[in-house]
Amino acid sequence: MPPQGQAKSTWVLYETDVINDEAEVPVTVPPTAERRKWQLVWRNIILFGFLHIGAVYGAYLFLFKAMWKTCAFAIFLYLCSGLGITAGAHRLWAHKSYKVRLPLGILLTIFHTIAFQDAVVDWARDHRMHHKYSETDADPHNATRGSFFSHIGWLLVRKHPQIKAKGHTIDMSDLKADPVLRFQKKYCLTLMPLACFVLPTYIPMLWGESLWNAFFVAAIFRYVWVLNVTWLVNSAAHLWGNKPYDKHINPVEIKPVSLVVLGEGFHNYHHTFPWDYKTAELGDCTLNFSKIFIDFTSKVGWAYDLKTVSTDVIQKRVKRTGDGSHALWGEDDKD
Ligand code: ST9
Ligand code: ZN
Ligand code: ZN
Repeated sequence: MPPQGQAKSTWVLYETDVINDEAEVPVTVPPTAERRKWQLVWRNIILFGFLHIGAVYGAYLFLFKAMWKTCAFAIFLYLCSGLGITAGAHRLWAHKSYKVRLPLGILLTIFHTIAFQDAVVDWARDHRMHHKYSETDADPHNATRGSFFSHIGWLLVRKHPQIKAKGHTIDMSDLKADPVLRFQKKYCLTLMPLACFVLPTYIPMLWGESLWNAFFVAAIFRYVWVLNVTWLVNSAAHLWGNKPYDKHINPVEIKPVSLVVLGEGFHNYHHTFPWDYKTAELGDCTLNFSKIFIDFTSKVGWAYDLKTVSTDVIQKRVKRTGDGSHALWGEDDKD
């Protein structure tokens, strides 16, 4: 019986329960999403509401009114701030999947500041919790609470007490010791509005764009776009797709998402092998812009110690826990 007060419809697996690879039917455990009232944070609801209305208008200006240079600049900022999240906050700082020299550390911090997704140390702490306590109440965007919650809802309500209670089990000393990240955290409330809104509005006016178009296209629309594609990894990539590497977990491979999230849509792979800097097996060039960026910075000597997973380990894992959708199964059939 599920403990009292817990949702009966959501059944997920704890990692420790997936011990018998031969088992046809996975072992089920009580649901991990406690049914609880959402404690709404109206400040965020109103802010995100206005931002999204502004972004729809910004999308219209992007498509029909703004100068092409302004549109190109918005796309450039999307790619830079996106890399600040993918190559920076996610692969470098949250997972330590590669190392960087100081210039790249500073560049990625600037890119991350443009993205305005809170300080790197807070972003990485929540993300380390997401991996360690995946799909439980201690996961900040626990996908078993529904797609809306895991997409944006988690930023509109007070955090579950388990998040704060279990937060102390996450070692953040590595990032707290980084002087660049300490600087970002200390001044983030000034730096982020400046990098995300003020400069992106000012710069297009240098080539004659109106303040209005610059603000709604390069600042608001671009910001809300990057937020939403980031959140897709928490929502869609925990819901719809194949599980070639581990069928016992919720994260999936979702290629269309990968294109817009610069290579982060191979989420079943990523949750199975979180230390791989590629966050994907094949590193498909068109779908993994972040890998291309890290490979390039590695060639010029700014990134090093790139961690990955051997083909042998991947293949064994595919055979042991995959759902059968991996190309490897087809190859076996040919033999
Ligand atoms: C944003 C982040 O959007 C998005 C992250 C997405 C991650 C996706 C990952 C997917 C993989 C990567 C794919 C990337 C793809 C990118 C593609 C790009 C092209 N442990 O927070 P408070 C403490 S941000 C330990 O106020 P409330 C905390 O330190 C958007 N402790 O909780 C504090 O203590 P103290 C912009 C923790 O009141 C106390 O608890 N930002 C932890 O419940 C209270 O903390 C926003 O909109 C922890 N994990 O409020 C801000 N967590 O007081 C949104 C907290 O001593 N956030 N603590 O300092 C908020 O307004 C609030 O946090 C809240 C909760 C309302 C959500
Ligand atoms: Zn995930
Ligand atoms: Zn991750």
